[in-house]
Amino acid sequence: MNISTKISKSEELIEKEERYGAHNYHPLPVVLKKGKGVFVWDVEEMRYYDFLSAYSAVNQGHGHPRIIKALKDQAEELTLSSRAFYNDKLGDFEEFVCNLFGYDKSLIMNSGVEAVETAMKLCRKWAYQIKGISPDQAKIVFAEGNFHGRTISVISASNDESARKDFGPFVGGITHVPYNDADAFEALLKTDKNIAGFIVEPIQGEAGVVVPDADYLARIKALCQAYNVLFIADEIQTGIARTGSMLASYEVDSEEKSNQPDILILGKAISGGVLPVSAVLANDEIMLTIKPGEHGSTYGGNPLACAVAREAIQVVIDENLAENAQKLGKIFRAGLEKIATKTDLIQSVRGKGLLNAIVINCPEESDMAWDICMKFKENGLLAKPTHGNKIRFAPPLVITEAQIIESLDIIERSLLSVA
Ligand code: IF1
Repeated sequence: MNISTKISKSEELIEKEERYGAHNYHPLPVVLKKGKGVFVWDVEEMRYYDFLSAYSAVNQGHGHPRIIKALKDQAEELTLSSRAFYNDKLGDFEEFVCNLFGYDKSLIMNSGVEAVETAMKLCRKWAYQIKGISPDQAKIVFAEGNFHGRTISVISASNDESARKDFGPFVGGITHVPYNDADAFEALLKTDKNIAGFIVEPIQGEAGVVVPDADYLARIKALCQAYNVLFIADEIQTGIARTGSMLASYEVDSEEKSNQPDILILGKAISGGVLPVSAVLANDEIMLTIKPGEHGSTYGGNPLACAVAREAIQVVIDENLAENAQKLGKIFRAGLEKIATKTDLIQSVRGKGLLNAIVINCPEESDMAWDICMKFKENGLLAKPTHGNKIRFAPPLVITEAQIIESLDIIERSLLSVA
Protein backbone atom coordinates (compact mmCIF):
# COMPACT_ATOMS: atom_id res chain seq x y z
CA MET A 1 0.00 0.00 0.00
CA ASN A 2 1.23 3.44 -0.91
CA ILE A 3 2.11 5.32 2.24
CA SER A 4 0.46 8.55 1.02
CA THR A 5 -2.99 6.91 0.89
CA LYS A 6 -2.85 6.60 4.67
CA ILE A 7 -2.80 10.37 5.04
CA SER A 8 -6.21 11.95 4.72
CA LYS A 9 -6.81 14.89 2.42
CA SER A 10 -7.29 17.10 5.50
CA GLU A 11 -3.99 16.01 7.04
CA GLU A 12 -2.20 16.63 3.77
CA LEU A 13 -3.59 20.17 3.48
CA ILE A 14 -2.93 20.97 7.12
CA GLU A 15 0.68 19.86 6.70
CA LYS A 16 1.03 22.06 3.64
CA GLU A 17 -0.14 25.16 5.54
CA GLU A 18 2.15 24.23 8.38
CA ARG A 19 5.05 23.86 5.96
CA TYR A 20 4.50 26.94 3.76
CA GLY A 21 2.36 29.28 5.82
CA ALA A 22 3.37 31.57 8.64
CA HIS A 23 2.45 30.13 12.02
CA ASN A 24 0.33 33.07 13.11
CA TYR A 25 -2.79 30.98 13.84
CA HIS A 26 -3.65 27.78 15.65
CA PRO A 27 -6.72 26.55 13.72
CA LEU A 28 -8.99 23.71 14.71
CA PRO A 29 -7.92 20.75 12.52
CA VAL A 30 -10.70 20.93 9.94
CA VAL A 31 -10.20 21.88 6.29
CA LEU A 32 -13.24 23.56 4.77
CA LYS A 33 -14.02 23.63 1.09
CA LYS A 34 -17.67 24.55 0.74
CA GLY A 35 -20.32 26.58 2.53
CA LYS A 36 -24.05 27.10 2.10
CA GLY A 37 -26.24 28.98 4.56
CA VAL A 38 -25.45 27.84 8.11
CA PHE A 39 -23.40 24.85 6.95
CA VAL A 40 -19.81 24.27 5.87
CA TRP A 41 -18.28 21.07 4.49
CA ASP A 42 -14.73 19.78 4.89
CA VAL A 43 -12.64 18.09 2.23
CA GLU A 44 -13.91 14.69 3.43
CA GLU A 45 -17.49 15.90 2.74
CA MET A 46 -18.38 16.02 6.44
CA ARG A 47 -21.02 18.71 7.09
CA TYR A 48 -20.87 21.08 10.08
CA TYR A 49 -22.99 23.81 11.59
CA ASP A 50 -20.81 26.93 11.39
CA PHE A 51 -20.99 28.50 14.85
CA LEU A 52 -18.19 30.97 14.18
CA SER A 53 -19.44 32.56 10.94
CA ALA A 54 -15.88 33.68 10.23
CA TYR A 55 -15.93 35.76 13.42
CA SER A 56 -19.37 37.21 12.59
CA ALA A 57 -18.55 38.18 9.00
CA VAL A 58 -20.98 35.68 7.48
CA ASN A 59 -24.18 36.89 9.18
CA GLN A 60 -26.14 36.41 5.93
CA GLY A 61 -25.04 32.76 5.63
CA HIS A 62 -22.47 31.24 3.31
CA GLY A 63 -22.95 31.76 -0.40
CA HIS A 64 -26.04 33.90 -0.15
CA PRO A 65 -27.48 33.81 -3.70
CA ARG A 66 -28.25 37.55 -3.85
CA ILE A 67 -24.80 38.56 -2.63
CA ILE A 68 -23.05 36.11 -4.93
CA LYS A 69 -25.11 37.44 -7.84
CA ALA A 70 -24.07 41.01 -6.99
CA LEU A 71 -20.45 39.84 -6.89
CA LYS A 72 -20.65 38.10 -10.26
CA ASP A 73 -22.57 40.88 -11.98
CA GLN A 74 -20.19 43.58 -10.80
CA ALA A 75 -17.10 41.44 -11.52
CA GLU A 76 -18.19 41.38 -15.18
CA GLU A 77 -18.39 45.18 -15.26
CA LEU A 78 -15.58 46.77 -13.24
CA THR A 79 -13.71 45.55 -10.16
CA LEU A 80 -11.32 48.38 -9.35
CA SER A 81 -10.99 51.98 -10.41
CA SER A 82 -8.78 53.27 -7.58
CA ARG A 83 -9.82 56.56 -6.06
CA ALA A 84 -7.86 58.47 -8.67
CA PHE A 85 -11.12 58.32 -10.63
CA TYR A 86 -14.78 58.13 -9.68
CA ASN A 87 -16.68 54.87 -10.07
CA ASP A 88 -20.41 54.38 -10.53
CA LYS A 89 -20.97 52.27 -7.37
CA LEU A 90 -19.20 54.19 -4.61
CA GLY A 91 -21.56 57.16 -4.39
CA ASP A 92 -24.65 54.91 -4.30
CA PHE A 93 -23.14 52.85 -1.50
CA GLU A 94 -22.05 55.90 0.49
CA GLU A 95 -25.52 57.42 0.16
CA PHE A 96 -27.09 54.13 1.26
CA VAL A 97 -24.99 53.71 4.42
CA CYS A 98 -25.25 57.39 5.36
CA ASN A 99 -29.06 57.25 5.14
CA LEU A 100 -29.33 53.91 6.89
CA PHE A 101 -27.08 54.76 9.84
CA GLY A 102 -27.82 58.47 10.02
CA TYR A 103 -24.55 60.26 9.21
CA ASP A 104 -23.46 62.98 6.77
CA LYS A 105 -20.46 61.13 5.40
CA SER A 106 -18.82 57.71 5.09
CA LEU A 107 -15.27 56.60 4.36
CA ILE A 108 -14.96 53.13 2.84
CA MET A 109 -11.91 50.98 3.56
CA ASN A 110 -11.16 47.25 3.39
CA SER A 111 -10.25 45.43 6.60
CA GLY A 112 -11.66 46.17 10.01
CA VAL A 113 -8.37 47.29 11.48
CA GLU A 114 -7.97 49.85 8.69
CA ALA A 115 -11.30 51.33 9.64
CA VAL A 116 -10.25 51.51 13.31
CA GLU A 117 -7.02 53.17 12.23
CA THR A 118 -9.04 55.59 10.10
CA ALA A 119 -11.20 56.45 13.11
CA MET A 120 -8.07 57.11 15.19
CA LYS A 121 -6.70 59.43 12.51
CA LEU A 122 -10.03 61.24 12.21
CA CYS A 123 -10.20 61.61 15.98
CA ARG A 124 -6.76 63.19 16.07
CA LYS A 125 -7.51 65.58 13.16
CA TRP A 126 -10.71 66.66 14.90
CA ALA A 127 -8.85 67.10 18.19
CA TYR A 128 -6.39 69.58 16.67
CA GLN A 129 -8.58 71.34 14.10
CA ILE A 130 -11.89 71.56 15.95
CA LYS A 131 -11.38 70.90 19.65
CA GLY A 132 -8.14 72.86 19.72
CA ILE A 133 -5.84 70.47 21.55
CA SER A 134 -2.16 71.53 21.31
CA PRO A 135 -0.10 69.83 18.60
CA ASP A 136 0.74 66.16 19.29
CA GLN A 137 -0.96 66.19 22.70
CA ALA A 138 -4.22 64.39 21.80
CA LYS A 139 -5.05 61.18 23.63
CA ILE A 140 -7.49 58.45 22.66
CA VAL A 141 -9.02 56.34 25.41
CA PHE A 142 -9.56 52.58 25.00
CA ALA A 143 -11.19 50.03 27.26
CA GLU A 144 -9.15 47.33 28.93
CA GLY A 145 -9.66 43.94 27.31
CA ASN A 146 -10.41 45.51 23.92
CA PHE A 147 -9.82 43.94 20.53
CA HIS A 148 -9.72 46.25 17.51
CA GLY A 149 -7.25 44.52 15.16
CA ARG A 150 -3.61 43.82 14.57
CA THR A 151 -1.68 46.81 13.19
CA ILE A 152 1.02 48.47 15.30
CA SER A 153 -1.13 51.50 16.12
CA VAL A 154 -4.13 49.38 17.06
CA ILE A 155 -2.17 46.88 19.18
CA SER A 156 -0.69 49.92 20.87
CA ALA A 157 -4.17 50.23 22.37
CA SER A 158 -4.36 46.56 23.38
CA ASN A 159 -3.49 45.29 26.81
CA ASP A 160 -3.35 41.66 25.73
CA GLU A 161 0.26 40.50 26.10
CA SER A 162 -0.02 37.91 23.31
CA ALA A 163 -1.08 40.63 20.85
CA ARG A 164 1.78 42.98 21.89
CA LYS A 165 4.81 41.00 22.99
CA ASP A 166 7.94 41.89 21.01
CA PHE A 167 6.04 44.19 18.64
CA GLY A 168 7.06 47.42 20.37
CA PRO A 169 7.82 50.30 20.39
CA PHE A 170 4.20 51.35 20.37
CA VAL A 171 2.24 54.40 19.28
CA GLY A 172 1.68 57.06 21.95
CA GLY A 173 -1.34 59.12 22.87
CA ILE A 174 -3.30 56.15 24.17
CA THR A 175 -4.88 55.77 27.63
CA HIS A 176 -6.95 52.99 29.17
CA VAL A 177 -9.96 52.72 31.45
CA PRO A 178 -11.62 49.53 32.68
CA TYR A 179 -14.49 48.29 30.46
CA ASN A 180 -18.02 48.83 31.77
CA ASP A 181 -16.86 51.49 34.21
CA ALA A 182 -18.27 54.90 33.28
CA ASP A 183 -17.11 56.34 36.62
CA ALA A 184 -13.50 55.58 35.78
CA PHE A 185 -13.94 57.27 32.40
CA GLU A 186 -15.46 60.33 34.10
CA ALA A 187 -12.58 60.51 36.57
CA LEU A 188 -10.14 60.48 33.67
CA LEU A 189 -12.02 63.20 31.78
CA LYS A 190 -11.91 65.40 34.89
CA THR A 191 -8.15 65.24 35.15
CA ASP A 192 -7.01 65.18 31.51
CA LYS A 193 -7.89 68.03 29.12
CA ASN A 194 -6.21 66.33 26.18
CA ILE A 195 -8.67 63.48 25.76
CA ALA A 196 -9.96 63.53 22.17
CA GLY A 197 -12.06 60.37 21.96
CA PHE A 198 -13.09 57.05 23.44
CA ILE A 199 -13.08 53.98 21.17
CA VAL A 200 -15.17 51.15 22.55
CA GLU A 201 -16.88 47.90 21.55
CA PRO A 202 -20.59 47.81 22.56
CA ILE A 203 -19.94 44.19 23.56
CA GLN A 204 -16.36 42.98 23.89
CA GLY A 205 -15.94 40.06 21.49
CA GLU A 206 -12.41 38.79 21.90
CA ALA A 207 -12.59 39.19 25.67
CA GLY A 208 -15.21 36.41 25.53
CA VAL A 209 -18.48 38.22 24.77
CA VAL A 210 -18.55 40.66 27.69
CA VAL A 211 -21.93 42.44 27.77
CA PRO A 212 -21.75 45.74 29.71
CA ASP A 213 -24.48 47.18 31.95
CA ALA A 214 -27.59 48.33 30.07
CA ASP A 215 -26.83 52.03 30.72
CA TYR A 216 -23.09 51.89 30.02
CA LEU A 217 -23.09 53.30 26.49
CA ALA A 218 -25.65 55.97 27.40
CA ARG A 219 -23.38 57.14 30.21
CA ILE A 220 -20.32 57.11 27.95
CA LYS A 221 -22.18 59.11 25.31
CA ALA A 222 -23.37 61.66 27.88
CA LEU A 223 -19.86 62.04 29.31
CA CYS A 224 -18.38 62.44 25.84
CA GLN A 225 -20.90 65.20 25.09
CA ALA A 226 -20.28 66.94 28.41
CA TYR A 227 -16.49 66.96 27.93
CA ASN A 228 -16.43 67.53 24.15
CA VAL A 229 -14.84 64.15 23.46
CA LEU A 230 -15.69 61.88 20.51
CA PHE A 231 -17.66 58.73 21.29
CA ILE A 232 -16.40 56.14 18.81
CA ALA A 233 -18.07 52.73 18.59
CA ASP A 234 -16.33 49.77 17.02
CA GLU A 235 -19.30 47.76 15.74
CA ILE A 236 -17.19 45.61 13.44
CA GLN A 237 -18.25 42.48 15.30
CA THR A 238 -21.48 43.58 17.02
CA GLY A 239 -22.99 45.40 14.03
CA ILE A 240 -25.16 44.27 11.11
CA ALA A 241 -27.83 42.50 13.19
CA ARG A 242 -25.51 40.18 15.12
CA THR A 243 -26.77 41.18 18.56
CA GLY A 244 -30.47 41.36 17.66
CA SER A 245 -30.68 44.86 16.20
CA MET A 246 -28.94 46.42 13.20
CA LEU A 247 -26.40 47.96 15.58
CA ALA A 248 -25.71 47.24 19.23
CA SER A 249 -25.16 50.89 20.19
CA TYR A 250 -28.34 52.60 18.87
CA GLU A 251 -31.58 52.02 16.98
CA VAL A 252 -30.87 53.04 13.40
CA ASP A 253 -34.53 53.63 12.52
CA SER A 254 -35.57 55.64 15.58
CA GLU A 255 -35.75 59.44 15.37
CA GLU A 256 -33.66 60.15 18.48
CA LYS A 257 -30.90 57.63 17.82
CA SER A 258 -29.98 57.73 21.50
CA ASN A 259 -26.39 56.60 22.04
CA GLN A 260 -25.47 57.27 18.40
CA PRO A 261 -21.67 57.46 18.29
CA ASP A 262 -19.85 60.44 16.80
CA ILE A 263 -17.88 57.94 14.75
CA LEU A 264 -19.25 54.52 13.82
CA ILE A 265 -16.88 51.77 12.65
CA LEU A 266 -18.24 48.84 10.59
CA GLY A 267 -16.64 45.85 8.90
CA LYS A 268 -16.99 42.08 8.67
CA ALA A 269 -20.68 41.40 7.83
CA ILE A 270 -21.22 44.55 5.77
CA SER A 271 -20.00 42.41 2.88
CA GLY A 272 -21.52 39.12 4.05
CA GLY A 273 -18.17 37.36 4.21
CA VAL A 274 -17.51 37.78 0.50
CA LEU A 275 -14.64 40.25 0.44
CA PRO A 276 -13.10 42.68 2.92
CA VAL A 277 -15.10 45.88 3.21
CA SER A 278 -15.11 48.29 6.14
CA ALA A 279 -16.62 51.70 6.71
CA VAL A 280 -16.25 54.69 9.01
CA LEU A 281 -19.20 57.03 9.40
CA ALA A 282 -19.28 60.53 10.89
CA ASN A 283 -20.83 63.95 10.39
CA ASP A 284 -19.20 66.68 8.34
CA GLU A 285 -17.57 68.48 11.27
CA ILE A 286 -15.46 65.39 11.86
CA MET A 287 -15.16 63.76 8.44
CA LEU A 288 -14.20 66.92 6.54
CA THR A 289 -11.11 67.42 8.71
CA ILE A 290 -9.37 64.92 6.42
CA LYS A 291 -8.54 66.57 3.09
CA PRO A 292 -7.62 65.12 -0.32
CA GLY A 293 -4.30 63.29 -0.20
CA GLU A 294 -4.31 62.83 3.57
CA HIS A 295 -5.76 59.30 3.83
CA GLY A 296 -6.84 56.42 1.60
CA SER A 297 -6.28 52.93 0.25
CA THR A 298 -5.90 51.48 -3.25
CA TYR A 299 -8.83 49.08 -2.87
CA GLY A 300 -10.92 51.24 -0.52
CA GLY A 301 -14.32 52.00 -2.05
CA ASN A 302 -13.78 49.75 -5.07
CA PRO A 303 -16.91 49.11 -7.13
CA LEU A 304 -16.89 45.36 -6.49
CA ALA A 305 -16.82 45.92 -2.73
CA CYS A 306 -19.54 48.58 -2.94
CA ALA A 307 -21.88 46.43 -5.05
CA VAL A 308 -21.41 43.44 -2.76
CA ALA A 309 -21.76 45.39 0.49
CA ARG A 310 -24.83 47.27 -0.78
CA GLU A 311 -26.57 43.93 -1.46
CA ALA A 312 -25.25 42.26 1.72
CA ILE A 313 -26.73 44.96 3.97
CA GLN A 314 -30.00 44.94 1.99
CA VAL A 315 -30.27 41.17 2.59
CA VAL A 316 -30.01 41.75 6.35
CA ILE A 317 -32.92 44.22 6.13
CA ASP A 318 -35.10 42.21 3.71
CA GLU A 319 -34.71 38.95 5.61
CA ASN A 320 -35.32 40.52 9.05
CA LEU A 321 -32.10 39.03 10.34
CA ALA A 322 -31.98 41.33 13.37
CA GLU A 323 -35.37 40.07 14.50
CA ASN A 324 -34.33 36.49 13.90
CA ALA A 325 -31.11 36.98 15.88
CA GLN A 326 -33.04 38.47 18.78
CA LYS A 327 -35.68 35.72 18.86
CA LEU A 328 -33.36 32.78 18.33
CA GLY A 329 -30.73 34.24 20.67
CA LYS A 330 -33.21 34.01 23.53
CA ILE A 331 -34.08 30.41 22.67
CA PHE A 332 -30.41 29.55 22.32
CA ARG A 333 -29.34 31.05 25.67
CA ALA A 334 -32.30 29.39 27.41
CA GLY A 335 -31.16 26.08 25.88
CA LEU A 336 -27.59 26.64 27.08
CA GLU A 337 -28.83 27.48 30.59
CA LYS A 338 -30.76 24.23 30.59
CA ILE A 339 -27.66 22.29 29.54
CA ALA A 340 -25.73 24.06 32.31
CA THR A 341 -28.04 22.41 34.87
CA LYS A 342 -26.95 18.99 33.60
CA THR A 343 -23.17 19.47 33.65
CA ASP A 344 -20.61 21.23 35.83
CA LEU A 345 -18.63 22.19 32.74
CA ILE A 346 -20.55 25.40 32.07
CA GLN A 347 -19.69 28.13 34.54
CA SER A 348 -21.83 30.79 32.88
CA VAL A 349 -23.75 31.67 29.73
CA ARG A 350 -23.63 35.17 28.29
CA GLY A 351 -24.37 37.16 25.18
CA LYS A 352 -26.94 39.09 23.21
CA GLY A 353 -28.79 38.15 20.04
CA LEU A 354 -26.71 35.50 18.30
CA LEU A 355 -23.38 36.62 19.78
CA ASN A 356 -23.04 34.29 22.74
CA ALA A 357 -20.46 32.41 24.75
CA ILE A 358 -20.16 29.88 27.50
CA VAL A 359 -17.46 30.13 30.12
CA ILE A 360 -16.05 26.70 30.83
CA ASN A 361 -15.44 25.74 34.41
CA CYS A 362 -11.66 25.44 34.13
CA PRO A 363 -8.55 27.65 34.31
CA GLU A 364 -7.75 29.81 31.25
CA GLU A 365 -4.59 27.74 30.60
CA SER A 366 -6.48 24.44 30.52
CA ASP A 367 -7.10 22.54 27.26
CA MET A 368 -10.67 21.82 28.26
CA ALA A 369 -12.37 24.36 25.96
CA TRP A 370 -10.26 23.15 23.05
CA ASP A 371 -11.15 19.51 23.79
CA ILE A 372 -14.83 20.45 23.93
CA CYS A 373 -14.57 22.20 20.56
CA MET A 374 -12.95 19.04 19.13
CA LYS A 375 -15.94 17.10 20.44
CA PHE A 376 -18.34 19.62 18.84
CA LYS A 377 -16.46 19.09 15.59
CA GLU A 378 -16.79 15.30 15.81
CA ASN A 379 -20.50 15.81 16.29
CA GLY A 380 -20.88 18.26 13.40
CA LEU A 381 -20.58 21.76 14.84
CA LEU A 382 -17.67 24.21 14.58
CA ALA A 383 -16.80 26.71 17.30
CA LYS A 384 -13.52 28.09 18.58
CA PRO A 385 -12.28 28.78 22.11
CA THR A 386 -11.38 32.37 22.97
CA HIS A 387 -9.21 33.43 25.89
CA GLY A 388 -8.64 29.85 26.95
CA ASN A 389 -11.80 28.90 28.74
CA LYS A 390 -14.56 30.60 26.75
CA ILE A 391 -16.34 29.23 23.70
CA ARG A 392 -18.06 31.70 21.40
CA PHE A 393 -21.27 30.70 19.59
CA ALA A 394 -22.09 32.93 16.63
CA PRO A 395 -23.97 31.09 13.86
CA PRO A 396 -25.07 32.83 10.66
CA LEU A 397 -28.21 34.84 11.39
CA VAL A 398 -30.19 32.92 8.74
CA ILE A 399 -30.31 29.96 11.12
CA THR A 400 -33.81 28.58 11.83
CA GLU A 401 -35.37 27.58 15.13
CA ALA A 402 -35.22 23.89 14.20
CA GLN A 403 -31.51 24.26 13.43
CA ILE A 404 -30.91 26.02 16.78
CA ILE A 405 -32.63 23.11 18.55
CA GLU A 406 -30.51 20.60 16.65
CA SER A 407 -27.33 22.59 17.45
CA LEU A 408 -28.23 22.68 21.14
CA ASP A 409 -28.59 18.92 20.99
CA ILE A 410 -25.07 18.59 19.51
CA ILE A 411 -23.69 20.95 22.17
CA GLU A 412 -25.38 18.99 24.96
CA ARG A 413 -24.29 15.56 23.70
CA SER A 414 -20.73 16.81 23.27
CA LEU A 415 -20.49 18.38 26.71
CA LEU A 416 -22.00 15.35 28.43
CA SER A 417 -19.56 13.06 26.63
CA VAL A 418 -16.46 14.91 27.85
CA ALA A 419 -17.76 15.48 31.37
C1 IF1 B 1 -8.41 37.36 13.75
C2 IF1 B 1 -11.46 38.01 18.08
C3 IF1 B 1 -13.42 38.08 16.73
C4 IF1 B 1 -13.00 43.00 15.88
C5 IF1 B 1 -13.34 44.29 16.31
C6 IF1 B 1 -11.83 45.23 14.78
C7 IF1 B 1 -11.44 43.99 14.30
C8 IF1 B 1 -12.04 42.86 14.86
C9 IF1 B 1 -14.36 44.48 17.38
C10 IF1 B 1 -10.41 43.88 13.22
C11 IF1 B 1 -11.61 41.55 14.43
C12 IF1 B 1 -11.33 39.29 14.73
C13 IF1 B 1 -10.19 39.11 13.81
C14 IF1 B 1 -9.84 37.65 13.99
C15 IF1 B 1 -10.22 37.29 15.37
C16 IF1 B 1 -11.31 38.25 15.64
C17 IF1 B 1 -12.10 38.14 16.78
F1 IF1 B 1 -11.50 36.77 18.47
F2 IF1 B 1 -10.24 38.41 18.11
F3 IF1 B 1 -12.19 38.76 18.91
F4 IF1 B 1 -14.08 38.38 15.71
F5 IF1 B 1 -14.09 37.69 17.72
N1 IF1 B 1 -12.73 45.35 15.76
N2 IF1 B 1 -11.92 40.49 15.00
O1 IF1 B 1 -13.58 41.92 16.46
O2 IF1 B 1 -11.00 43.52 12.01
O3 IF1 B 1 -8.93 43.76 10.63
O4 IF1 B 1 -9.69 41.51 11.32
O5 IF1 B 1 -11.01 42.84 9.64
O6 IF1 B 1 -8.20 36.36 13.09
O7 IF1 B 1 -7.54 38.09 14.24
P1 IF1 B 1 -10.08 42.87 10.84
